[in-house]
Amino acid sequence: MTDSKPTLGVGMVGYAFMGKAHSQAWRTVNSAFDVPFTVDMAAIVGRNEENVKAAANKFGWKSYETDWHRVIDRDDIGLVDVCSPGGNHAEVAIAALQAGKHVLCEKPLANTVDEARAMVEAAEAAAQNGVRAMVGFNYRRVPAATFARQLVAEGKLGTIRHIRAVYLQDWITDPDFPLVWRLQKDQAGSGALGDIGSHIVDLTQFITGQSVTGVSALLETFIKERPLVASTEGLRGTGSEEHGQVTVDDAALFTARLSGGAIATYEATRFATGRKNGLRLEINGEKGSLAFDLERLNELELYLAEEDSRIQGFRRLLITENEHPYVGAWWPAGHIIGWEHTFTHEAYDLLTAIGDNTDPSPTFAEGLQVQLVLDAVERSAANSSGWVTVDK
Ligand code: SOE
Repeated sequence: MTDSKPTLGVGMVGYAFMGKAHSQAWRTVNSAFDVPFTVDMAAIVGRNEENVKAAANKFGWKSYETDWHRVIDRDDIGLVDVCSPGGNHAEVAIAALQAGKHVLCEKPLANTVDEARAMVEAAEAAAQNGVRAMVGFNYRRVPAATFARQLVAEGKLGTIRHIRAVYLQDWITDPDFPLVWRLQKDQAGSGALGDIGSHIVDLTQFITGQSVTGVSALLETFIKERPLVASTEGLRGTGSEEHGQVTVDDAALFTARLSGGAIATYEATRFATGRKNGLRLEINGEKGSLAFDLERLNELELYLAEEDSRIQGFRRLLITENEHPYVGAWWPAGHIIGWEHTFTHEAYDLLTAIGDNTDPSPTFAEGLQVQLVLDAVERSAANSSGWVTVDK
C-alpha cells in the first residue's frame, strides 16, 4: 500500500538497553499513532561490528554503521537518536543539529553543565531552521504521569505543599558487579544521581509545573572499587580479575525547595535491595494528594479532601480509559500497557512536534535545567550538605 506521508529516516547511536527500548518505539510508532511521517529505521550505530550487526537484525534496522559520523553524513537520515553513554551526547547531538538533523537525546542531557549549555545553543540555532531537539525523559509519557500533570494544572490538588520522590533500584548491590559505564564519571557524568535521580527531578517538575530552586544534598559511594567488565548484557554484567575505581555516587539524597513554594525530598539509589525499578512519588496539595508507583504504572492514587469524609480515602484510578493521555491509541479500556510504551509515546510526541514545527518537550533547555539541579546537588554534597541555589 502506498503511503502519502513523507519518510523520515532515523539513525540511532547505541544498541544496548536504551537502544533496544528506542528500537521498539521506532518500530511501533506508526502502527499505534497517527504521526506526520513514516519512520524508516535507516541505521543503527555501534563500534563493535559483530554486535551492532546482530542488533540491527534483531531490532529491525535496515543497515548498521560502526562510526557515528556516518549517520550525520547520510542523506537518508533526518533524525538522530542518541542512546549512547552520556560522554558523547554533546558531540553527537551538536554535530547532528549542525547538519540539520532532528535529535532525540537520552537523559540526562549531558555529563556536565557546560556540555548541556553548548547543546542548548546548538538546538536553539537549529530551531531557526525548523530542526527540533528533545530529551528522552520517558517517564513523562507514562499516561498516569501525564494525567497527574493535568489534574494538578486543573487545580484539583490546590497549592502544592509536599513532593516526595524516590527512585529505587538494586542492580549493583553485589560488590562483584563489574565497573560498567554507568559507574564511571567520564562516561556517565554521575551515578544514581544522573541516571535515575534526573528522572524524578524531571518528573516532579513536569507534574507540578514548579522547578527546583535550591537543594541540600548527600551523596554516597558504598563500593569504591569493582572488577573491570568482562561482558555485559542489558543491565547485567560479569567481571574480570582486575579492579578499577568507582568514580560516581551509588546513592543520592536531597531536600529541595521549588519555585511555587513546595518543599521536596528526593532519593535515588541502586542499593535498595529488593527494589528493581521503584520510582514512586507522592504529591500533597491543600485540596488533595496524588501517589504514583512505576511498578504499577497503569494506576494513579488520588485523594480529594473535599469529598464526603465517610467515604473518603485514596482512590485507585485505573488509567486505561480512551480519555486518558496516549491510552486510546492502544487497546480497549482496561487493557493495560507497559514500560516500553513510554518510548513509543516519546517518539509520537517528537514526530508530532516536528510535523507541527513546534518545540517538543522536554527541550534541551529543560534538559539543561535538570542538569543545573544535578550540579547543585553535587556542590551541596561536596560542601557538607550546605544549601546551594540552583544556577540559571
Ligand atoms: C538504569 O538505572 C536504567 O536503565 C536507567 O538508565 C533508565 O533511565 C531507567 O529508565 C531504568 O534504569
